[in-house]
Amino acid sequence: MITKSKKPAVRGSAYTKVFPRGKTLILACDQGFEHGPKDFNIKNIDPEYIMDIALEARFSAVAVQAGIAEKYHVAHFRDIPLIVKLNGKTYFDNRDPVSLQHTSVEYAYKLGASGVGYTIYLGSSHEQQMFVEFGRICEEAHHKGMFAVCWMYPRGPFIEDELDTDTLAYAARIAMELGADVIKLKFNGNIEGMKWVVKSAGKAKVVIAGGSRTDDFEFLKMAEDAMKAGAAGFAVGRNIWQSDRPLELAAALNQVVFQGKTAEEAVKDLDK
Ligand code: FBP
Repeated sequence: MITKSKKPAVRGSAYTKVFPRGKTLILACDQGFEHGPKDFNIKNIDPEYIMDIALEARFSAVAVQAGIAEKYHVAHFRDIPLIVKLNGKTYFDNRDPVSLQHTSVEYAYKLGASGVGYTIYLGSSHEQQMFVEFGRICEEAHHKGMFAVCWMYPRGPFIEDELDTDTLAYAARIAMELGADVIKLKFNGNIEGMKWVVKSAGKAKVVIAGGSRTDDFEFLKMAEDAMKAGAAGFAVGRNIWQSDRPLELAAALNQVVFQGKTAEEAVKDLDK
Protein backbone atom coordinates (compact mmCIF):
# COMPACT_ATOMS: atom_id res chain seq x y z
CA MET A 1 0.00 0.00 0.00
CA ILE A 2 1.24 3.49 -0.77
CA THR A 3 1.08 5.87 2.21
CA LYS A 4 1.41 9.63 2.14
CA SER A 5 4.59 11.13 3.56
CA LYS A 6 4.04 12.92 6.86
CA LYS A 7 7.07 15.13 6.38
CA PRO A 8 6.36 18.88 6.58
CA ALA A 9 6.68 21.05 3.47
CA VAL A 10 9.93 22.50 4.72
CA ARG A 11 12.39 20.56 6.85
CA GLY A 12 15.34 21.75 8.83
CA SER A 13 16.01 23.19 12.24
CA ALA A 14 16.14 26.78 10.91
CA TYR A 15 12.52 26.61 9.85
CA THR A 16 11.38 24.90 13.04
CA LYS A 17 13.06 27.60 15.12
CA VAL A 18 11.30 30.40 13.25
CA PHE A 19 7.93 28.58 13.34
CA PRO A 20 7.68 27.19 16.87
CA ARG A 21 4.35 25.31 17.02
CA GLY A 22 3.73 26.33 13.41
CA LYS A 23 3.35 30.04 14.26
CA THR A 24 5.72 32.95 14.00
CA LEU A 25 6.33 36.59 14.85
CA ILE A 26 8.95 38.19 12.63
CA LEU A 27 10.19 41.73 13.26
CA ALA A 28 10.78 43.50 9.94
CA CYS A 29 13.21 46.36 9.58
CA ASP A 30 13.68 46.96 5.86
CA GLN A 31 11.55 50.11 5.86
CA GLY A 32 14.63 52.37 5.83
CA PHE A 33 15.20 51.11 2.30
CA GLU A 34 11.57 50.82 1.19
CA HIS A 35 10.26 54.08 2.67
CA GLY A 36 13.29 56.05 3.83
CA PRO A 37 14.10 57.68 7.17
CA LYS A 38 10.64 59.32 7.30
CA ASP A 39 9.35 56.16 9.03
CA PHE A 40 11.79 56.62 11.91
CA ASN A 41 12.52 58.90 14.84
CA ILE A 42 15.75 59.68 16.66
CA LYS A 43 15.46 56.45 18.70
CA ASN A 44 14.32 53.81 16.21
CA ILE A 45 16.52 55.05 13.35
CA ASP A 46 19.22 53.06 15.16
CA PRO A 47 18.93 49.41 14.01
CA GLU A 48 20.38 48.36 17.35
CA TYR A 49 17.24 49.70 19.07
CA ILE A 50 15.11 47.45 16.84
CA MET A 51 17.38 44.43 17.35
CA ASP A 52 17.08 44.97 21.12
CA ILE A 53 13.28 44.85 20.81
CA ALA A 54 13.53 41.62 18.81
CA LEU A 55 15.75 40.07 21.44
CA GLU A 56 13.88 41.24 24.52
CA ALA A 57 10.41 40.56 23.13
CA ARG A 58 11.61 37.15 21.86
CA PHE A 59 10.61 37.62 18.24
CA SER A 60 10.93 34.43 16.18
CA ALA A 61 13.21 36.17 13.65
CA VAL A 62 14.29 39.52 12.25
CA ALA A 63 14.02 40.42 8.56
CA VAL A 64 16.61 42.94 7.38
CA GLN A 65 18.79 43.89 4.44
CA ALA A 66 22.35 42.49 4.32
CA GLY A 67 23.96 45.73 5.52
CA ILE A 68 21.98 45.71 8.76
CA ALA A 69 22.68 41.99 9.18
CA GLU A 70 26.43 42.46 8.82
CA LYS A 71 26.69 45.60 10.96
CA TYR A 72 24.25 44.74 13.76
CA HIS A 73 22.97 41.17 13.75
CA VAL A 74 26.39 39.60 13.40
CA ALA A 75 27.78 41.61 16.32
CA HIS A 76 25.41 41.00 19.23
CA PHE A 77 22.18 39.47 18.00
CA ARG A 78 23.21 36.17 16.44
CA ASP A 79 20.79 34.28 18.68
CA ILE A 80 17.81 35.80 16.87
CA PRO A 81 17.08 33.81 13.69
CA LEU A 82 17.85 35.94 10.66
CA ILE A 83 16.02 36.48 7.37
CA VAL A 84 18.00 38.49 4.82
CA LYS A 85 16.08 40.45 2.19
CA LEU A 86 17.67 39.98 -1.21
CA ASN A 87 15.92 42.79 -3.06
CA GLY A 88 14.45 46.18 -2.28
CA LYS A 89 13.18 49.32 -3.97
CA THR A 90 12.45 52.91 -3.06
CA TYR A 91 8.97 54.40 -2.82
CA PHE A 92 9.60 56.70 -5.80
CA ASP A 93 7.89 54.45 -8.33
CA ASN A 94 4.92 52.56 -7.06
CA ARG A 95 3.02 52.91 -10.36
CA ASP A 96 4.88 50.09 -12.11
CA PRO A 97 7.24 48.73 -9.47
CA VAL A 98 10.18 46.44 -9.97
CA SER A 99 12.61 45.24 -7.32
CA LEU A 100 15.58 43.19 -8.41
CA GLN A 101 18.01 41.03 -6.51
CA HIS A 102 21.05 42.84 -5.13
CA THR A 103 22.27 40.31 -2.51
CA SER A 104 23.07 36.66 -3.16
CA VAL A 105 21.67 33.65 -1.34
CA GLU A 106 25.28 32.63 -0.78
CA TYR A 107 26.02 35.87 1.08
CA ALA A 108 22.86 35.56 3.20
CA TYR A 109 23.98 32.04 4.07
CA LYS A 110 27.42 33.32 5.09
CA LEU A 111 25.78 35.92 7.31
CA GLY A 112 24.09 33.06 9.15
CA ALA A 113 20.58 33.54 7.74
CA SER A 114 17.94 30.88 8.34
CA GLY A 115 15.89 32.25 5.49
CA VAL A 116 15.93 34.71 2.61
CA GLY A 117 13.27 37.23 1.62
CA TYR A 118 12.27 38.69 -1.72
CA THR A 119 9.43 41.02 -2.76
CA ILE A 120 7.38 40.37 -5.89
CA TYR A 121 5.00 43.00 -7.25
CA LEU A 122 2.32 40.95 -8.92
CA GLY A 123 0.61 42.96 -11.67
CA SER A 124 3.65 45.08 -12.45
CA SER A 125 4.77 44.92 -16.07
CA HIS A 126 8.06 43.59 -14.66
CA GLU A 127 6.48 40.68 -12.76
CA GLN A 128 8.12 38.07 -15.03
CA GLN A 129 11.62 39.25 -14.07
CA MET A 130 10.76 38.97 -10.38
CA PHE A 131 9.23 35.49 -10.87
CA VAL A 132 12.43 34.28 -12.54
CA GLU A 133 14.67 35.69 -9.82
CA PHE A 134 12.54 34.40 -6.97
CA GLY A 135 12.22 30.92 -8.50
CA ARG A 136 15.99 30.63 -8.68
CA ILE A 137 16.38 32.04 -5.17
CA CYS A 138 14.04 29.32 -3.82
CA GLU A 139 16.06 26.59 -5.54
CA GLU A 140 19.31 27.87 -4.13
CA ALA A 141 17.96 28.55 -0.65
CA HIS A 142 16.42 25.08 -0.38
CA HIS A 143 19.65 23.54 -1.57
CA LYS A 144 21.40 25.23 1.36
CA GLY A 145 18.71 24.23 3.87
CA MET A 146 17.27 27.75 4.14
CA PHE A 147 13.65 28.74 3.70
CA ALA A 148 12.34 31.37 1.26
CA VAL A 149 9.93 34.13 2.21
CA CYS A 150 8.01 35.94 -0.52
CA TRP A 151 6.74 39.44 0.25
CA MET A 152 3.88 39.16 -2.26
CA TYR A 153 2.38 42.56 -3.00
CA PRO A 154 -0.09 43.01 -5.89
CA ARG A 155 0.78 46.45 -7.23
CA GLY A 156 1.15 48.11 -10.64
CA PRO A 157 -0.76 49.08 -13.77
CA PHE A 158 -2.70 45.82 -13.93
CA ILE A 159 -3.92 45.91 -10.33
CA GLU A 160 -7.15 47.73 -9.53
CA ASP A 161 -7.36 46.78 -5.87
CA GLU A 162 -4.24 45.58 -4.00
CA LEU A 163 -6.42 44.02 -1.32
CA ASP A 164 -8.98 42.25 -3.48
CA THR A 165 -9.47 38.70 -2.13
CA ASP A 166 -9.13 36.93 -5.50
CA THR A 167 -6.00 38.91 -6.30
CA LEU A 168 -4.46 38.03 -2.92
CA ALA A 169 -5.37 34.36 -3.44
CA TYR A 170 -3.75 34.46 -6.89
CA ALA A 171 -0.66 36.12 -5.37
CA ALA A 172 -0.43 33.46 -2.65
CA ARG A 173 -0.81 30.68 -5.17
CA ILE A 174 1.93 32.00 -7.46
CA ALA A 175 4.35 32.45 -4.56
CA MET A 176 3.72 28.89 -3.39
CA GLU A 177 4.12 27.49 -6.92
CA LEU A 178 7.40 29.37 -7.31
CA GLY A 179 8.72 27.66 -4.19
CA ALA A 180 8.00 30.05 -1.30
CA ASP A 181 7.80 28.43 2.12
CA VAL A 182 6.39 31.58 3.70
CA ILE A 183 4.25 34.20 1.97
CA LYS A 184 3.90 37.66 3.41
CA LEU A 185 0.69 39.43 2.44
CA LYS A 186 -1.42 42.35 3.56
CA PHE A 187 -4.66 41.45 5.34
CA ASN A 188 -7.81 42.84 3.75
CA GLY A 189 -10.01 42.50 6.82
CA ASN A 190 -12.18 39.82 5.24
CA ILE A 191 -11.84 36.70 7.40
CA GLU A 192 -13.76 34.35 5.08
CA GLY A 193 -11.92 35.69 2.02
CA MET A 194 -8.58 35.31 3.74
CA LYS A 195 -9.36 31.66 4.51
CA TRP A 196 -9.47 31.12 0.75
CA VAL A 197 -6.17 33.00 0.36
CA VAL A 198 -4.56 30.75 2.99
CA LYS A 199 -6.02 27.65 1.30
CA SER A 200 -4.62 28.84 -2.04
CA ALA A 201 -1.14 28.99 -0.48
CA GLY A 202 -1.28 25.23 0.24
CA LYS A 203 1.55 24.07 2.50
CA ALA A 204 3.26 27.47 2.35
CA LYS A 205 2.59 29.55 5.48
CA VAL A 206 0.87 32.91 5.19
CA VAL A 207 2.14 35.70 7.43
CA ILE A 208 0.63 39.16 7.59
CA ALA A 209 2.32 42.56 7.28
CA GLY A 210 1.61 45.05 10.05
CA GLY A 211 1.04 48.18 7.92
CA SER A 212 1.40 51.75 9.06
CA ARG A 213 1.13 52.57 12.78
CA THR A 214 -2.38 52.36 14.07
CA ASP A 215 -4.25 52.24 17.37
CA ASP A 216 -3.11 49.29 19.55
CA PHE A 217 -6.56 47.71 19.78
CA GLU A 218 -7.15 47.97 16.01
CA PHE A 219 -3.79 46.40 15.36
CA LEU A 220 -4.45 43.53 17.78
CA LYS A 221 -7.94 43.06 16.33
CA MET A 222 -6.42 42.73 12.87
CA ALA A 223 -4.07 40.10 14.33
CA GLU A 224 -6.98 38.24 15.93
CA ASP A 225 -8.95 38.23 12.66
CA ALA A 226 -5.96 37.21 10.56
CA MET A 227 -5.25 34.29 12.92
CA LYS A 228 -8.93 33.27 12.68
CA ALA A 229 -8.47 33.18 8.91
CA GLY A 230 -5.59 30.71 9.28
CA ALA A 231 -2.55 32.99 9.09
CA ALA A 232 0.61 31.59 10.67
CA GLY A 233 1.54 34.87 12.28
CA PHE A 234 2.92 38.28 11.49
CA ALA A 235 5.98 39.90 9.93
CA VAL A 236 5.53 43.32 11.41
CA GLY A 237 7.61 46.46 11.66
CA ARG A 238 6.19 49.93 12.21
CA ASN A 239 3.39 48.97 14.57
CA ILE A 240 5.98 47.62 16.98
CA TRP A 241 9.04 49.84 16.73
CA GLN A 242 7.08 53.07 16.26
CA SER A 243 5.13 52.31 19.44
CA ASP A 244 6.25 54.03 22.63
CA ARG A 245 5.79 50.70 24.45
CA PRO A 246 7.11 48.20 21.88
CA LEU A 247 7.85 45.40 24.36
CA GLU A 248 4.40 45.50 25.92
CA LEU A 249 2.68 45.65 22.53
CA ALA A 250 4.83 42.78 21.25
CA ALA A 251 3.84 40.75 24.32
CA ALA A 252 0.16 41.43 23.59
CA LEU A 253 0.63 40.42 19.94
CA ASN A 254 2.40 37.30 21.12
CA GLN A 255 -0.64 36.36 23.21
CA VAL A 256 -2.95 36.74 20.22
CA VAL A 257 -0.69 34.81 17.82
CA PHE A 258 0.63 32.03 20.05
CA GLN A 259 -2.01 31.72 22.76
CA GLY A 260 -5.14 32.45 20.75
CA LYS A 261 -6.20 35.37 22.99
CA THR A 262 -8.69 37.89 21.66
CA ALA A 263 -7.67 41.50 21.03
CA GLU A 264 -9.87 42.55 23.94
CA GLU A 265 -8.11 40.19 26.34
CA ALA A 266 -4.66 41.15 25.08
CA VAL A 267 -5.33 44.89 25.24
CA LYS A 268 -6.58 44.57 28.83
CA ASP A 269 -3.18 43.19 29.88
CA LEU A 270 -1.51 45.96 27.92
CA ASP A 271 -3.38 48.67 29.78
CA LYS A 272 -2.89 47.16 33.28
P1 FBP B 1 5.19 47.08 8.29
O1 FBP B 1 4.70 46.09 9.33
O2 FBP B 1 5.92 48.22 8.90
O3 FBP B 1 4.08 47.47 7.36
O4 FBP B 1 6.28 46.29 7.45
C1 FBP B 1 5.92 45.29 6.56
C2 FBP B 1 6.57 45.51 5.23
O5 FBP B 1 6.34 44.42 4.37
C3 FBP B 1 8.07 45.77 5.29
O6 FBP B 1 8.80 44.58 5.37
C4 FBP B 1 8.29 46.59 4.06
O7 FBP B 1 9.34 47.46 4.18
C5 FBP B 1 7.03 47.38 3.94
O8 FBP B 1 6.02 46.65 4.61
C6 FBP B 1 6.64 47.64 2.53
O9 FBP B 1 5.42 48.33 2.54
P2 FBP B 1 4.83 49.08 1.29
O10 FBP B 1 5.60 48.66 0.06
O11 FBP B 1 3.39 48.68 1.23
O12 FBP B 1 4.97 50.53 1.58
